Amino acid sequence: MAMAGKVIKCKAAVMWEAGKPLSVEEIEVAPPKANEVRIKVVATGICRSDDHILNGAVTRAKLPIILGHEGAGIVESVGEGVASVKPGDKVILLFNPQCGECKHCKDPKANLCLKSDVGKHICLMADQTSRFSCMGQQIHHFLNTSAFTEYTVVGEYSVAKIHDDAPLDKACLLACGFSTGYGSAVNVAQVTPGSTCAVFGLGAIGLSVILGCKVSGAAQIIAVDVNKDKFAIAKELGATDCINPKDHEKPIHEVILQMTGGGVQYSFECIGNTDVMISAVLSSNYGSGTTVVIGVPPSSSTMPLDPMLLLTGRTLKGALFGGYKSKDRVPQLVLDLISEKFKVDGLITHKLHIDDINKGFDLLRKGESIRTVIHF
Ligand code: CND
Ligand code: ZN
Ligand code: ZN
Repeated sequence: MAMAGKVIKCKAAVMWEAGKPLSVEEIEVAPPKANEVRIKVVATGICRSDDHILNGAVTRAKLPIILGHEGAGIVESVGEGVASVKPGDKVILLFNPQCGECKHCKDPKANLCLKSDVGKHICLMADQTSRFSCMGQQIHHFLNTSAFTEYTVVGEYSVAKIHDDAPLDKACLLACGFSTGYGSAVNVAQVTPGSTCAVFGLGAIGLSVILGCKVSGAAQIIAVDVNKDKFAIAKELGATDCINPKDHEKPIHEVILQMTGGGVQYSFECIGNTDVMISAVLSSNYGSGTTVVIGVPPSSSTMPLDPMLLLTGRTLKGALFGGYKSKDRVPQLVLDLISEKFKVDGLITHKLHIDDINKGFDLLRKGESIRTVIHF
């Protein structure tokens, strides 16, 4: 490849400061070192987790940084020792990596690889340096991925080769939103046929939870959102009931307990609001309910939960990336997308050029978009 081994100059959206719009700049992207892969990003979704950093609710990332963790693209070049991908391969970025060697990768029940940057926020490559610079300044990496740039560099454990027929503008949603939601229903909660479910928050993640509950054969899927504009798509994807907490005087968990004669078997928090996490537990069945926390709360949040709720048989759990071991499972999910076992089309409401990325964040904040997919 023409640029292999050389620095590439390209466009990227840089976050210099919280609470300010991203700045589209020309950056330099260094070649991949050993066990690293340089990728031309083709499409990347805007997830609420990117906005949590940009709007300052989550303060853990190091600045300046290139956000974006829902990317798909094509390998440009690879560093020494890389065996699982080659230049020209279509790939998906894995914000939740799978190195295959750490204690968690070897545990069939765990999916949080120790190479993950979630909770550590080192925001650098494995050798503690960055491959990005802008105007002479080092720019940090986000969640081992950084997708809001035409070219990115990731560790081999943070990229999965996918089928050549994959449509990258849709497959990028499998890098976070779809897989996180769907896997939370199918793997983490293991929703059973005929069961009752409640899904709090109807963004791409909550809507993908609905798809997972439906494919698992749930009989009742109650969708909860404060934005009624989300209800049409929720119903289309499989919700049986849609409720808005603003329409009820009593707390929403009481409404759900009444609707279900004592609570749902599975509830999912897909917002990142600790009060709603408690509502989700309170909405679950006495004796057997399971609640899955998916939303990322603001930094330093805690949650007062009456332990009697757990003593009386409820389970509270949480997971990243829908519990999937990413490098193993993403290529299979892409095959299911190609064969139309599921569709993500309904989740993509907008497509924008990287120059207009701030408009994508505005749409998300106003509740007018589900996923905006950025192209370059
Ligand atoms: P998005 O913001 O699109 O959806 C959230 C929805 O919740 C919106 O429709 C809101 O209207 C709704 N909402 C907000 N407040 C309330 C409330 N009090 N009651 C009911 N509904 C409400 O977000 P998204 O789908 O992109 O992401 C959802 C969360 O998941 C978010 O916190 C994100 O950071 C997190 C996440 C988790 C993971 C993971 O691996 N666990 C990966 N990526 C993102
Ligand atoms: Zn690992
Ligand atoms: Zn995400």
